[in-house]
Amino acid sequence: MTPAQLGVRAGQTAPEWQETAREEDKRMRNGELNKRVNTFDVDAIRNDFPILKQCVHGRPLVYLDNAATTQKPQEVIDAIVRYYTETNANIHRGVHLLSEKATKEHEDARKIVKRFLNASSTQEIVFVRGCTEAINLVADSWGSENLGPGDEILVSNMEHHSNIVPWQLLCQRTGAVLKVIPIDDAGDLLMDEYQKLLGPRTKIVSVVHLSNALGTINPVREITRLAHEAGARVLIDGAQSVPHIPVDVQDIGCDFFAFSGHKIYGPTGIGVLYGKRELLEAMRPYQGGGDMISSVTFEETTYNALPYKFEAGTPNIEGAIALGTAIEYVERIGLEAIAAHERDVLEYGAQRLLETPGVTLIGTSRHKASILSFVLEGVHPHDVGTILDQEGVAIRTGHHCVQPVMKRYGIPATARVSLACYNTRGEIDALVAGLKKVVEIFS
Ligand code: 7TS
Repeated sequence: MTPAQLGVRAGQTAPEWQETAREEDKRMRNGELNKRVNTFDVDAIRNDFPILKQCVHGRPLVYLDNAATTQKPQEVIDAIVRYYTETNANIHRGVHLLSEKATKEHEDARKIVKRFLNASSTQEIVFVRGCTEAINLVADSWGSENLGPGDEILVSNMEHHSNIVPWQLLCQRTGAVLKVIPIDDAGDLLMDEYQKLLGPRTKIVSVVHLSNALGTINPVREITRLAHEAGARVLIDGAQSVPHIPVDVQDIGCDFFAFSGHKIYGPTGIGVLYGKRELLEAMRPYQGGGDMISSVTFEETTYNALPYKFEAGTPNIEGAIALGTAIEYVERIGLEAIAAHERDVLEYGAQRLLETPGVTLIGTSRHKASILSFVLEGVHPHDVGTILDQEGVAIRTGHHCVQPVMKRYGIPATARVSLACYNTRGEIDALVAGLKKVVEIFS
């Protein structure tokens, strides 16, 4: 099957998800969904991000690679500087003022994350290095104790490698089996197939909330409900969802939820694992070291209370604090207002891309956000990315760490535009102007 058969091609009518988006936008404008959309001021938001003011290759930077990492607002940068200027000390151990201050700021950040995800307790919020580490933690600590030969792990065809490889490693250790939920041509999960795959041997379902390659938003509530009916646990990879759509872990009902700080305007090297308390309580520690213990003798060690049992060693203190600042920044703008703005830019972007001869969109689910993956006939995506870079436009090209998705569509790679709250229709125009140059060069 060629990509042209699977995606939406230049000159074709708008995909159905655009219709859905238009309907929702209308409701938003009518004030039914969210009144704050009218107050969204993208120029003011752009002003918060100093990096966006620069030129690359003599052109104003058009940063459209936000699924890889987002840029940081000044207040997040300031939080890191302030921490090292005024607070720096190790946490949970000093009796001196700075240590107490650092501990309080670190634990305050945990409260912000708890509120943001609507977890029921800060004990359910474990700070980790990022989404990848969170998934590895669950696969290792929970998986090693709860899976045996012949047990099954379900992932989907659209998972990032970080939600595939930790489970494969677990399968190698335990004899468990990895099964894959297929997707249709638009990039939606085949829910019937999912239900058929669920069975008494299914121990955990681990799926992405918002696909980094296709933009599909998966029905995680329904996925969780069905998994629980089958007696399986659920992990949701929220790396791409938290910056774009409101998340309520209690409403979803999932057992674990993972995300990275750097994709939601926070620093790199910090992320979050949410886990239901009773599950985290029953799990063995992931790593041993300082801070995760209650007492140590050479004969026996007892572990610290949650969440510290999973936070061995000196953590990324300033990272957690600045992540708290980033989340407060997002909350202040409002995730629904961000979603409405990004939907407008996404819809405009899809329309403009399809005006470019030779473009095929990959990922056309009705329920999608923030991602426009495409191929351009006769041009390798890397060439698209390299020429666009000369025009100041930063996109990602390649397999986006989702090689099974590329295989599903029979393509080696895509060019991917991924949006954030600061992107504009004008930047889409710059992208499309750059693409015209690509077409000229290759025609
Ligand atoms: N899950 C998804 C859905 C992702 O998109 C990514 C990173 C990860 C997990 C891993 O996150 P990390 O912060 O632990 O590395 N995705 C991408 C991307 O799309 N381009 O670069 C990284």
